[in-house]
Amino acid sequence: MGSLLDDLESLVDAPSSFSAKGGERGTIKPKANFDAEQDAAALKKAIDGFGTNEKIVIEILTTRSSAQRQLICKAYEKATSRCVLLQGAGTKDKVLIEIFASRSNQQIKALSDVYFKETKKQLTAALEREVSGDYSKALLLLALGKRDESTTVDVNKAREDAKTLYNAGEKKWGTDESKFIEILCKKSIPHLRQTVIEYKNISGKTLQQSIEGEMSGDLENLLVAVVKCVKSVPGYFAELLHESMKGAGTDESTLTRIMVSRSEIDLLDIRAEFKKLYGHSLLSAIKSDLSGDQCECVKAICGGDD
Ligand SMILES: [Ca+2]
Repeated sequence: MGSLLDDLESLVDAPSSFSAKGGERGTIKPKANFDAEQDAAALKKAIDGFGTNEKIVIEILTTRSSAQRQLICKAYEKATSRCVLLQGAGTKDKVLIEIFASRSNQQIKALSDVYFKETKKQLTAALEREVSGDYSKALLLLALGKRDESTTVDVNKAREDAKTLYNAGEKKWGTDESKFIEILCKKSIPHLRQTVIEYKNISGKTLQQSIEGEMSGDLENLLVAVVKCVKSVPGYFAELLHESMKGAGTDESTLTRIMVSRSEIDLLDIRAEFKKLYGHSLLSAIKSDLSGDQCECVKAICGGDD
């Protein structure tokens, strides 16, 4: 990871997606004069015609908001008894970590509501059956969506928590994981930003480095993701996008999931962080990594060059 995200001094005033309102920093906005049935009919025509007209499909699916796409999907299903968007479910830990480390309380609440509406099951109860150990404790705390939301920072309290983390990890033979979980999964984002700065002063190492040294497996991955999101949610996603495309091949499900899920939230900020971290634009990375219709679709969601 580049040194930019380790520039802790700039943290406190940097924008945080945890407080971004929907639509403000996205590339996709809801379409005005939206008509779900009209779009569904156009899609049906494009798909059923002699060879699929990808251009129309891409144009429609990348210029409507997620809520509008759901409505198109319903209208399309009604008209054709087929579904146009396939929901990649799966409870892979990579996805769980990405979601619960990066979402605000409000976003987690919305997610839980949708989950309950569709499955008639509580999200936390379903998670409890999927995961175990300290990792499970941390994930369930995050999935409750009860992170402290106060915006004021008490520097002394942040220093106290930094000291607690230092004593529970670097200073201790073994590790007291529960202290890390309690602080990182419950305290407010502004408080944790200050704690990250205080931690470096006390320990000499960054908090991320200490977690990487003290823990392993999914717990390590989850808490490192939380620390990255505390510093910068757009930076965290820029890094994941970079990883999904680097080397031979592409992690298409990660790439698509992030592009679609952030397109109405903070994709403009993610693009800016990507350029800062890697020296080239997200669009140029997409162009050199993907091809064909998939490339056109992801490029359209990206929304422009930087
Ligand atoms: Ca230790």
